[in-house]
Amino acid sequence: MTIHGLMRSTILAGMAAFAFGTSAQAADWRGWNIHPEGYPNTIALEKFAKDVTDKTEARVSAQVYSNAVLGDQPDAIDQVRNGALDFANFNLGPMGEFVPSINALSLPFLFSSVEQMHAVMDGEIGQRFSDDMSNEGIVALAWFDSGARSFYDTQRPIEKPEDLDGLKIRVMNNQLYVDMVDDMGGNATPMAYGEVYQSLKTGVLDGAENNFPSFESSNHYEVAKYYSLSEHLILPECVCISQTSWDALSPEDQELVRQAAVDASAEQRRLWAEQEKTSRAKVEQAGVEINEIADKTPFQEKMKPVYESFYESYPDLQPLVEEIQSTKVSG
Ligand code: GTR
Repeated sequence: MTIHGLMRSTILAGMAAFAFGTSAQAADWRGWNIHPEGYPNTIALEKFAKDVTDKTEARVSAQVYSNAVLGDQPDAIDQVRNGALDFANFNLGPMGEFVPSINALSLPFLFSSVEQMHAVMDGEIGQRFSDDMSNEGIVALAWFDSGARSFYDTQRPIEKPEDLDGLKIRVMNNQLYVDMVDDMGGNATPMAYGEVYQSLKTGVLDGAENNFPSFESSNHYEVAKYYSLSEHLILPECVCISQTSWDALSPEDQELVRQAAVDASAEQRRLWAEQEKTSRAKVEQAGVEINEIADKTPFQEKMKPVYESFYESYPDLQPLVEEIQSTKVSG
């Protein structure tokens, strides 16, 4: 072969490899979602998937699988970490089992308000959390709202910690929540979200804890008629991408995906504010008794050992917790 012929075949081979490489790179992304159709997070995550598909001109074709059909949350976190799933909306509660610093967010009564949570997460501290997640293979692109979680049960209103005595309360998968409920006086039972309804119905559980939209959409309100406004956890949620899927994108596509997540988060927060009101109204109409807790101090006092043992396990995180607590809400 002449030198020209050699060059030409090398160029042709290169072009073929490029063409093949480009089509091989078109990715089908599977996204995990725990919530049903119509839930604010589902609508926002579907918007994210559509934006990603449209804006990348289907170089990434993203699809959301709702109702936890792809597995329960701890499994899904693990699958995003190892690249078996591409993206998800996760609650940062169960995330703490994988990324220790995230556990700071699960300290009961950490935030003074949802506004303070957003101020923290949308600022420099939130960036530190997403760096820590990224070291564990999970890229957090934007934060969703999840309101405040309160106790609900089938037995009685919870007005003081003693009212939890002997009640079997479902918690999400995280040792911190087991300690939280046990130290308040209840019996904590970690359980997958999808099993709670039946367990409340059959008396395996007496109660659980969640925000109004999830209390309603899970139908737990049909069985648990007392919702007590303890507001003990204000947990952020994320739009998260597997580091493996992220690294396979060009820098331009990464930017498109990031923007889609930021837009989805703005939509989620807007829908969330409405849903909190409609869900609360719906459960009240269905006969749920909503109890204000005039003084939360007795619950907060009981959480001292939870903080102490957290600081013992993670002495490095104490300054971070204090920084969070002293974050001011601007505006
Ligand atoms: C919801 C949250 C879900 C899941 C669920 C639970 O509020 O959005 O991701 O964590 O609570 O209690 O398991």
